[in-house]
Amino acid sequence: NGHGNGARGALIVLEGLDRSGKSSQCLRLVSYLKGLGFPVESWHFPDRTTSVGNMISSYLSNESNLDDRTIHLLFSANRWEKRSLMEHKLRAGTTLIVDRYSYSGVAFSAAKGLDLEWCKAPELGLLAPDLVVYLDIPPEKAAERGGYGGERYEQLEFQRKVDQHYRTLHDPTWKVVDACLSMEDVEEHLRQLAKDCVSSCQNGKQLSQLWL
Ligand code: 2DT
Ligand code: MG
Repeated sequence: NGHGNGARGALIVLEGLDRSGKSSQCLRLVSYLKGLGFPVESWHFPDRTTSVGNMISSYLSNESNLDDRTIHLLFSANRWEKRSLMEHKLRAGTTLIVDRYSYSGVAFSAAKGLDLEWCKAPELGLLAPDLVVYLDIPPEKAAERGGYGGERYEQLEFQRKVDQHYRTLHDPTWKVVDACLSMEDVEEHLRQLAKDCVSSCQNGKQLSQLWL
């Protein structure tokens, strides 16, 4: 790999409601880790560049309508189509900072009333993150930040339901960061968490699969 020592990269996922600061923090974290000399890439799901991603994108922008289960499976397929590249990059030593993953998949679909276990099933066998950071923000606070676009799901009532489902998905391995802190404070927490995670992967932590 990039360092020539066989160390793998870390799979680091950021989750949270819309406007919790995920995208900004992902970019900041990527430049920080790059600055430290680690090979690192920023990823985002849904990846709208693939043909599945195109279908997802037109659904989100209300240009098309799809049955709730159908769109759920497309979001999952969008992760499956990136799985082998993801594994290849990680094994080659690249750390991936991923903005949304299976937890968004389950929380958003469950918020529509779909069964939680049904929502989790297609995620089984995807790569398990080495670190999940949840940027925690009350839905009302996130809405106050403004900047909701016109996309499907970007409404306070719906975000409240997503929030509840994220809470049922939380497990003790998640790191919860208060997203109401300043950008700099959130960034500092993330830097520490990410550095520890990258080290543990360099020190032999094995890649594993969902669902943990
Ligand atoms: P962005 O605004 O981050 O592009 O997300 N979503 C996302 C799902 O419903 N299921 C998923 O599996 C993923 C990854 C969250 C667009 C919207 O898509 C939702 C917000
Ligand atoms: Mg969005």
